[in-house]
Amino acid sequence: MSLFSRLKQGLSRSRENLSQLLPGRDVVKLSETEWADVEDGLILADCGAQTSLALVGKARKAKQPLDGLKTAMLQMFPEVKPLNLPSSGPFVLLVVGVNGTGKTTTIGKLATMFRAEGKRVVVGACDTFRAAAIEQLAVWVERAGADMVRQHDGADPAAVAYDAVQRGISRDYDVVIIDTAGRVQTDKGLMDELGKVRRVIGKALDGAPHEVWQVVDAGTGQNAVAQVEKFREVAGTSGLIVTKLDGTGKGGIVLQLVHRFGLPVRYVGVGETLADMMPFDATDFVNGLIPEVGSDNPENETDEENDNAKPVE
Ligand SMILES: Nc1nc2c(ncn2[C@@H]2O[C@H](COP(=O)(O)OP(=O)(O)O)[C@@H](O)[C@H]2O)c(=O)[nH]1
Ligand SMILES: [Mg+2]
Repeated sequence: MSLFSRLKQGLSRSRENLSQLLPGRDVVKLSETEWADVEDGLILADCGAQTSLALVGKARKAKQPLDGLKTAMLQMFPEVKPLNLPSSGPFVLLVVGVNGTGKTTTIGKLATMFRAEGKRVVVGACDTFRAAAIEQLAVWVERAGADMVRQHDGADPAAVAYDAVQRGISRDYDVVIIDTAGRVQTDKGLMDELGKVRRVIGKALDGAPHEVWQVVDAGTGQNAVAQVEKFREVAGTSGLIVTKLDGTGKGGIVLQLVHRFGLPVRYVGVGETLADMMPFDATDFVNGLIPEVGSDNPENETDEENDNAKPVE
């Protein structure tokens, strides 16, 4: 199955629900009650009350409701800025997020992608709480053909991060990726420690980390908003990676996060293997979430032209 099909399948529940509420292309007006139902449908798809209201408010002004909603969704995504790449030295990427969201898996996927571009990659194993976490990362890193900087479990994560960036500089790596321990955003001690990891990276290399990508599990629902709020404050989240969009997540959380925080979504995870990640494409996403304009049966479309969205095998 193509990555795009996985995304589309993951979003199918929300799409089916919304297709019950949205009219075909021939309908140019909805009643108040119908708009209220659309708004509820968006809330059920995890868009949240504020974002759903904003979307419906915009869509109502359009000439055609379905089209209007799609356009309103597309316009919610911020312009994707190019990566904040360094003028010299390695690109340092800090990966943060709550436990179990998919950070370590995503780092394996990112390392694979950078390697496929011919870049040399070193990963810092800063989730030092459990030996198993370091081993899990080691497996992904080896499969990706990248290198790893590690210390014993229980080591100071900031010290490992410092070492990894130093190694990146001294051995001329193109990319340094820092894995961090999962933490709950309400645990002050752990959040402070994450702040320290970030500061120490900046001491090892001026201007680093160049990007801080927060991994969010699409299945988390509303809690994702609180997660991004807190991590942005402590770790300076600069972009999002939304994982498990192949799963039971309802997808609308992506719109809500983008609307609330104006952060770019860089990649989406659609499975558990190293190949199961794709660059985020707002149009593909919106088409996955609401029925194709003018299409009676959205399930019958071919998505072959989208197979080239696959980054790596
Ligand atoms: N279905 C699916 N599972 C994923 C995805 N990303 C990660 N996972 C799974 O989520 C679980 C937690 O992942 P892990 O990388 O250990 O999370 P971490 O605690 O944030 O480092 C693992 O079972 C992964 O296989 C994804 O995009 N889709
Ligand atoms: Mg991990």
